[in-house]
Amino acid sequence: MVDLFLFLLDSRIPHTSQQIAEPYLSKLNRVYVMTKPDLADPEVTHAWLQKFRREGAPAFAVESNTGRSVGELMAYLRRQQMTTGDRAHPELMARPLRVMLFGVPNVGKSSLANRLLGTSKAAFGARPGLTRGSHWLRRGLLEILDTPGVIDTSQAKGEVLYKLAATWAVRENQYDEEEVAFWLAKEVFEKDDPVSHISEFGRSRGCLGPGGSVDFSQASKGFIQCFREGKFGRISIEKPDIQSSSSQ
Ligand SMILES: Nc1nc2c(ncn2[C@@H]2O[C@H](COP(=O)(O)OP(=O)(O)OP(=O)(O)O)[C@@H](O)[C@H]2O)c(=O)[nH]1
Ligand SMILES: [Mg+2]
Repeated sequence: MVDLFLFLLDSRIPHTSQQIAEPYLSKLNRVYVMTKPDLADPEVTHAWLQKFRREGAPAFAVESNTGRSVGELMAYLRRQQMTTGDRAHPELMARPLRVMLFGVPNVGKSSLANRLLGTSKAAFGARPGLTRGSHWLRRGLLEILDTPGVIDTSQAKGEVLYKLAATWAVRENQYDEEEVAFWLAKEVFEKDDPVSHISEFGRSRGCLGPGGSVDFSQASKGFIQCFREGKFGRISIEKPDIQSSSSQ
């Protein structure tokens, strides 16, 4: 039923977004779309795109919430539409191109559907698990199947879980916010003393408990939220060279 699969990867963690979703998706007719590139280091995102293209897959980075950089993907889809017609009867008008969106929860599937169709029909929002059930959305010669984040993230643990939590692909009840914040401070911000770092952050934000001591739970939540919103800058957690050598 589907001509193309758009496999959405969070630009901050393309390797993990891909690995966790990989078992669910055919390798045929696959196009990679790196989402939320405004939150990642542009040079690193470019390197990822080059890597996917070298491996033979079309790849694009799209900022779905603003529409910036959606043109390249649209042009690609238009070119694909030309080839969906009945080959035996080329004189007949091309039928619609059927595209399925796929990726971890909250990666930006519904936002991309809206952007590609120029509508706001697909419900979207800043929390994982928003879309329930799959929906075909149509406009002209483009039909898009928006899917819920069907990928099972319940078994994720360790670094994979921390990365999914930092980018909000898992719900709050699946992780310990202090563990995630300390991991971010240590591994992503390379702080030797992550506890002091979160403590200072909490103090500067007024996250204080009884007696003026830092409330680590609140401080950690705030720290993770700032990371998610890009308040610490455009940060790519995963870089292609490091990931490919560590996964070999
Ligand atoms: N910064 C930024 N945020 C984005 C971008 N695209 C989508 N978002 C935000 O990401 C959040 C999730 O978007 P959705 O489109 O609902 O994601 P989804 O994959 O459909 O999520 P589920 O249906 O819950 O699996 C929303 O708050 C969007 O506004 C982007 O390019 N940049
Ligand atoms: Mg959705």
